[in-house]
Amino acid sequence: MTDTPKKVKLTKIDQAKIAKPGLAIKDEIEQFAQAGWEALDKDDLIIRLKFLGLFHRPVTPGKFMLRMRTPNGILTSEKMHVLAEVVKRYGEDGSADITTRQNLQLRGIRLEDVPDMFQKFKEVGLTSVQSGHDNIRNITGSPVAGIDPEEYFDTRELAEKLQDMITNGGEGSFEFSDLPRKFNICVEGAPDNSSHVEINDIAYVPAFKDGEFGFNILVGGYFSAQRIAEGIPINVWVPPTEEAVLAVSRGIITLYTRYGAEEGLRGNRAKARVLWLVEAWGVEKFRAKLEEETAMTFAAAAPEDAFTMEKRDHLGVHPQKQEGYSYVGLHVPAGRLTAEDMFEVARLAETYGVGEIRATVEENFIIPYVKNENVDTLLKEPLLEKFSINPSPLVRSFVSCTGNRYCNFALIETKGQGLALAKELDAELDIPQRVRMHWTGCPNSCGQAQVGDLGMLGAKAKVDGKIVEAVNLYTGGTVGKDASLGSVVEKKVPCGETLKERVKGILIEQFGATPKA
Ligand code: SRM
Ligand code: SF4
Repeated sequence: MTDTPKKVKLTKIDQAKIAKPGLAIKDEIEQFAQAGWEALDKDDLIIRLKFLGLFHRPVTPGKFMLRMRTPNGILTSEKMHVLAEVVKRYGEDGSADITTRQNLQLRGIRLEDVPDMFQKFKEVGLTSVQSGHDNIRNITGSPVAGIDPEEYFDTRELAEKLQDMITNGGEGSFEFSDLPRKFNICVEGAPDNSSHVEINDIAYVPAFKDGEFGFNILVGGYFSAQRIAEGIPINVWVPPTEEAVLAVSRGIITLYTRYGAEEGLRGNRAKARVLWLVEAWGVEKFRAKLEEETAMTFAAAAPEDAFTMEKRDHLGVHPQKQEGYSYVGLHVPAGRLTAEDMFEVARLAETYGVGEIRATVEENFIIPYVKNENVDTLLKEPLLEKFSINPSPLVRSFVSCTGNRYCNFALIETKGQGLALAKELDAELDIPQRVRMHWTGCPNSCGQAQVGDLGMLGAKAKVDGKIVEAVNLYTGGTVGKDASLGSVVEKKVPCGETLKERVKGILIEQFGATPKA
């Protein structure tokens, strides 16, 4: 195969990574902690600390957000305790969020505490390494993997092994941390497309070939301010083995890392996601290069994926595939947690389950392995008044990004006003079906406005000569077996009463809602 490499002028960020790789600061963290955040070199503060999962929040100077890694969304009560202790330490500044990649982020972190915190994480098998900047994000999968009567394949081990490969067992991997840009991977084993396969850079999609289970592979799904794209099928099917999934993932990431400069990706961060490499080469060449890189010969993709169900939200009580056990899905409003909430969830998981807690991409928790005879007592626990198993319709399916409380990209506040709108409309309308409302504070779309039945993407509008918070309003996103992205129906709708009236109209006209008597 002939290539015509044309090296590009690297972006400032790539130049900074060459001058000193992000992970190099692992050895300097004690020094940083002693010196204090204000003494840090700008590139260390803004770029390299994110390679350890630490995001300085300019909105709250001197305080950091810490993004963890929770492959397949799985946590133990022991880990939750350690995380809750961190949040508790920061009093009013401390909180945590469940993220749209079934992960946790902690807030209020001070640099001086980081070395001690990392030590405690290590003791319980937690890591935050490579969770930000040009790295591979949390590996997502079905939140009910291994306990779901409907699942095809339990993906938990694959997600763990992938994380171990990418992060060198949580210690940090230089091999996998020189990417041109961020990167998302999901491994899906359920028939309801629980991890939104179409919006991942690599998606392992359930598909049967001659009756045998395996994965079709999509590459290049992503959202950004400049472009929204669904993953492209690369005509590859692999068996669900560790060997195949690790080799293919390594192969794709290596091609992306190696050819980033030649294909111009490293010269323009707006065109640096792996999709641009697939498009530069075309699917056929990409597939051939992958075969060459992995020394594998791939089977052609199965003609169809095996998604057969609407996406479940897992809230409420559901029988597990293990006889006599149920899993219980708790609704966490806007995914936001206090230290107290975290201690309580850990206690409930220990008392009623087996000390396991799972996070979902809808920013909720699941407690698995509750003995059927103990379910009623669990449902009477005080935390379930706050984290309901059956919230009102709009509140139930509300998903939101961080918004302007902590994120300096945000054009609007999201979690607070989105949730308030959901509550108000639930009080005024009878809504006969699920309506998934996704709020995202800016065009980066971390809150995935395009997957919602209703999507609100932060904007600004001018009303009576004043600049006010507004949203670009999306409809038509579908999830599950026929997932497709929604599109914008109205731009710059001012937040508050105008937005409320607009959403109310849509709920009545398109979702069969009726005003309450
Ligand atoms: Fe995101 C950047 C929060 C999921 C696309 N995202 C950011 C930053 C780091 C910006 C910043 O430095 O402030 C946000 C941190 C705010 C904060 O303090 O929390 C941020 N993203 C989030 C989270 C926490 C939203 C949430 O409330 O759940 C999610 C964390 C997931 C995780 O656990 O790792 C989160 N971000 C996503 C997703 C959704 C997904 O993965 O399904 C997307 C769209 C999918 C994708 O990546 O293709 C997403 N985030 C972005 C982008 C646009 C990327 C691009 O190619 O341009 C940015 C901006 C960037 O990277 O330059 C961004
Ligand atoms: Fe911040 Fe924008 Fe992402 Fe929301 S969508 S967390 S505002 S970057």
